[in-house]
Amino acid sequence: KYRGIIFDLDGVICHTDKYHYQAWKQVADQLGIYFDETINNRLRGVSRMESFEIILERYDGAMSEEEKERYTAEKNEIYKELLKNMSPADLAPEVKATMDELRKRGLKLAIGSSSRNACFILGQLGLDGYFDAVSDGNQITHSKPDPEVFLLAAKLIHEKPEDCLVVEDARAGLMAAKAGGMDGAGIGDASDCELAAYHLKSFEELLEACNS
Ligand code: G16
Ligand code: MG
Repeated sequence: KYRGIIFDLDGVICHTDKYHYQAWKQVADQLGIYFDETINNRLRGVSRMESFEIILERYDGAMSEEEKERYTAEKNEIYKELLKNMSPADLAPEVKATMDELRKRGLKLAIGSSSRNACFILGQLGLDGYFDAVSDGNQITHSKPDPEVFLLAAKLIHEKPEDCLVVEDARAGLMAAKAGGMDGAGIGDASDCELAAYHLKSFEELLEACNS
């Protein structure tokens, strides 16, 4: 049924939210802004600057664009240091085994991530060069729910959007898939999302979704 699978990275292939949380927490504390894990959940799949705007909802006062740039850059430095803790051990065996099986069936595999650190994370996981294409936050101007990152991924694997399935853990990502004319499979936080064509309870269930 599908010819290509486009995977979101954070929350699907690996779990970086604790590192995002720790890094944003340090910045929020410096600014005296209240920030907790519930607010952190709202940052899933959202770009770096849009994430900061959500955090700033609890900030009394104005902040110049220049300052916003400085704080988001600082967050990224802290985050990148934390990412050094990631290793191939953070890639769940069933995730790798499922992707290997999909590839064996002739499907093309791509990444469609909002993150500008996607290649670094893939390297840490030992997935350098594994995917047929990587479309990430460095190559796009509109982040999810805009379909740009997924349309680029489809283009890079030379498949039509309607022949691709997007795997996402964020509602914004499933909205992006739909806007791009692609089916979506929701996993984790987005597994119950009504926008998803498949509601995955585990990563392996993708194999059935691709059979149906
Ligand atoms: C990921 C995360 C988001 C993060 C975004 C940008 O998106 O889920 O929380 O804000 O990347 O990350 P960075 O600051 O590394 O550019 P995705 O699409 O991979 O889930
Ligand atoms: Mg995600």
